[in-house]
Amino acid sequence: MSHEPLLLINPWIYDFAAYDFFARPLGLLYLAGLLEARGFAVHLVDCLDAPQARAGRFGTGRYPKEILPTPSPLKDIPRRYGRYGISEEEFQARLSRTPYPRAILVTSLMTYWYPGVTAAIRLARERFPRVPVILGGIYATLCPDHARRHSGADLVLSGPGEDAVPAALASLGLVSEDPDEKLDLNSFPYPALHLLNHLTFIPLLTSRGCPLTCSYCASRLLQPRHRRRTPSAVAAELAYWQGRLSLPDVAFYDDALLARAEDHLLPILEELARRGLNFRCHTPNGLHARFITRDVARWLKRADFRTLRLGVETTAVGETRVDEKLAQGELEAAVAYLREAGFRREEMGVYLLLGLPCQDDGELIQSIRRVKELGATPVLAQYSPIPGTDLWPQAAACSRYDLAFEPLYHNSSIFPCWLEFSWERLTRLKRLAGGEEG
Ligand code: B12
Ligand code: SF4
Repeated sequence: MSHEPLLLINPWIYDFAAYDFFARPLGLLYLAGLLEARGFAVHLVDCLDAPQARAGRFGTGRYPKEILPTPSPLKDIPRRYGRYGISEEEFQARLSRTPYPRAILVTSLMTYWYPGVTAAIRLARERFPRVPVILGGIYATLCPDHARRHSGADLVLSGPGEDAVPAALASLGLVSEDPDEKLDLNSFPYPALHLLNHLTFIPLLTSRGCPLTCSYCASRLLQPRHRRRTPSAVAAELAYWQGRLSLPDVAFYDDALLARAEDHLLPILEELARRGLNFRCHTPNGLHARFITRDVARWLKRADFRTLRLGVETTAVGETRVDEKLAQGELEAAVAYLREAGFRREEMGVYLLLGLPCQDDGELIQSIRRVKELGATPVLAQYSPIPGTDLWPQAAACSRYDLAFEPLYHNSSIFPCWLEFSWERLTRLKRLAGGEEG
């Protein structure tokens, strides 16, 4: 056992808007769990650990925001830009309480939040000069060349970190590389949730990746294969957290929680019921409406799912559908089954994508009305163009910005694929959908 100290950082969000809707750095916490199991002393500085501002249900809510000058590429956007999370002074104070690390591992989320990554790396380097900095996560995977040029990290790693991080630490002489030790999804150590200070729910992944290939989505770039844990492994993890944390809420982060539910989610829920484990369940990431059968809907109700989000985004772009998730009648059936199982309108949010390339507002307005008529709640999710996706060339061609050059332009808040940003248009659509959500 090495007990070498490592510093892990979850950087700030730099944006016009951000809301903590069951957001925790689960990828980084998985890596932390793995590194602790290998004997490292892991120290986490979470720039988004600012619970004082969270006042929403189930521990969701706002982040504190410090207004900053808008970066010049975004200066035409009439909104206030800023840094969300702890203050810079607090970040420095937390660094000063951390033992001198042998390496610094930084995660990243949205591509357009890279200024938070750059700022965290700069300050960590000032505090710990000469310590190697390794960057991974979603921005690092989707924009590796940009990250190499701009982040200030010594090493930028793309893709899942479970194999890449031990290999990188081995190259630094901190761990001996053992190829026989490659882990599968069921044998990953649990994420190191104990490193978070103010945990209000259990973030959970029962699978990685997605079997579908919607044209706007990065899932298969981030997790190339759809892999599932065994139902018993998932139930055992939840039993473990119940025993340790006694938290009543679980947020599922899966991309495809309901794929082949009959041999995945349903056995998980059955096993939880058998063990007498009760949670309130939330799916902030969309569920596939097409996989909601009568049986699935009943189980979701029985297992106390409270916050349902159905991924629909069913608008067509030109001649091509952008998602694979839905055929005619499937949303209707899904909502009918959920209503029959006892879900109320406000518990069933239906994500509709807003800001797609060449999107026709008329079609979106129809979708909003249709969702309302069905007895569910439309939730407008703003489209963020993602490099490497099938829709990217079309997005880049129709955008008023140079999307390939500057990831700040991927920001869903600026509607990069509209001809111009229009408060009026946005407000009209949001009003129609009946309320905002972050
Ligand atoms: C769960 C999720 C959310 C959650 C919370 C995420 C969180 N942790 O904070 C919620 C629901 C809040 C959310 C919201 C949004 N999301 Co989201 N979300 C995801 C999702 C489905 C999974 C992320 C995740 O936790 N994965 C699981 C962990 C295990 O994986 P991971 O974090 O990638 O970590 C692995 C690797 O990256 C790597 N790694 C991670 N850190 C490090 C560090 C080092 C050093 C190394 C080497 C490796 C490494 O190893 C890890 C383990 O394998 C992704 C899609 C996806 N499949 O990844 C989209 C995704 C990140 N979201 C996306 C979007 C667009 C959004 C929204 C803007 C949607 C909207 N319009 O409202 C909002 C904005 C959030 C906000 N607060 O304002 C896009 C990103 C687009 C972009 N341009 O970057 C994605 C890619 C989905 C997509 N459309 O394809 N999201
Ligand atoms: S179903 Fe969801 S996760 Fe899967 S490819 Fe489509 S948008 Fe991505």
